[in-house]
Amino acid sequence: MAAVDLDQATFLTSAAKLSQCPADSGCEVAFCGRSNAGKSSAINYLTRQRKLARTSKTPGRTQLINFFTVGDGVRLVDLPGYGYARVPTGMKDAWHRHIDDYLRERESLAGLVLVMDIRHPLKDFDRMMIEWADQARVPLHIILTKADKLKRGAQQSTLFKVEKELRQGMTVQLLSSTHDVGRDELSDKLISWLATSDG
Ligand SMILES: Nc1nc2c(ncn2[C@@H]2O[C@H](COP(=O)(O)OP(=O)(O)OP(=O)(O)O)[C@@H](O)[C@H]2O)c(=O)[nH]1
Ligand SMILES: [Mg+2]
Repeated sequence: MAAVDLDQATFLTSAAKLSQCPADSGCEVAFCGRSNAGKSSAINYLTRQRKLARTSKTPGRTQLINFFTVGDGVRLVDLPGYGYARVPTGMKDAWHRHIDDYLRERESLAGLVLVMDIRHPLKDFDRMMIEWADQARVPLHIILTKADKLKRGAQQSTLFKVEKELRQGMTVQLLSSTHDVGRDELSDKLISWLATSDG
């Protein structure tokens, strides 16, 4: 069983396409979601490191697949945001192809964290990912980020709405990196995935 220490996460490498990714051995958990949803912020919050993954107010900050080591042969992966409008179409297509290649080919993928801004849940991309993970039998956990932006009642109703869309084995939680909500729940999930895959 691989030892995982999220607090000791370090940057490993960036890849523009599948062939540049680190060796496909061990195990990793990837964060995906629409641009600006809060993927990089969630990784920083999870690892208690402010500047591990680069975050930005400008959507499309993460343009490469970024890998972080959290144990021997164990990685977190920050995927480029989906649907960044200001990128030229050709580049956008190439991007999506690389994410697609990654998701289809990556043997070491132990689970997928789907990141959604709680104010904009279940967009087309999100539904597509839920469908894909179900078909591909890849474990999926959804985080509803920026929970601090909604009042408690609205948080709960969005949580229920998303729960209703989940397929077997999928889970969802609230998260706020600015107001310290949901880190333990997320880290328990990741550790359970990473510890059960033989790395
Ligand atoms: N209030 C609040 N703002 C957040 C939270 N998480 C992220 N943000 C803000 O949302 C914006 C986008 O966050 P990022 O983490 O860069 O988003 P991303 O999904 O990595 O974006 P791309 O790399 O462009 O795909 C930044 O301005 C963050 O400060 C949160 O929990 N609460
Ligand atoms: Mg990012």
